[in-house]
Amino acid sequence: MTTLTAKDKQTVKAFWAKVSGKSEDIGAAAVARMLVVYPQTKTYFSHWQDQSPYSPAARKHGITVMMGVGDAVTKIDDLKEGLKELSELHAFTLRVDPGNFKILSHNILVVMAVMFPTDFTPDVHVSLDKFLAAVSLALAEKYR
Ligand code: HNI
Repeated sequence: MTTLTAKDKQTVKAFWAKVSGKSEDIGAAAVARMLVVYPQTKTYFSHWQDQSPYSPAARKHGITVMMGVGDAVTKIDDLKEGLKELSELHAFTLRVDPGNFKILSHNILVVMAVMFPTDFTPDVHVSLDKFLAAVSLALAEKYR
């Protein structure tokens, strides 16, 4: 996989500083899109009372995920170590198929592009894509 360069890291941090105030809305919209466009992802949320993509539970989950993303930004220099416990949770307890990380990452990118059309430059797109792929890889680490 492509490693994050110093410039990628700087680009991700700068973009995150701009958008993190809206991270709850980003997360809610990304999870909603994931559930609508990739309905197979709903299997992990059968414990929600309301299964709809715009339910309070879905929004809450979007907020949780983006807290994880924000935390990952602070651990960008060693994601494997930094996300170790979160990887264990997803692998052993939640048993989330790692293919779903790619799906959610894609939806996060789409929502960021829609919400921040000016700041979401091609450079930002590339660096964020690499960052989310690195986060996904770190989350999948404990599956092996
Ligand atoms: Ni994920 C819980 C972060 C992708 C299903 N997830 C969390 C928590 C964080 C988190 C943080 C809360 C941990 C805790 O309670 O200690 N998840 C992330 C991140 C990504 C991600 C950063 C990828 C970018 N999770 C996914 C995907 C799925 C997923 C793709 C399934 C489609 N996550 C879950 C489930 C839970 C969860 C299920 C438990 C939530 C609950 O309410 O039971």
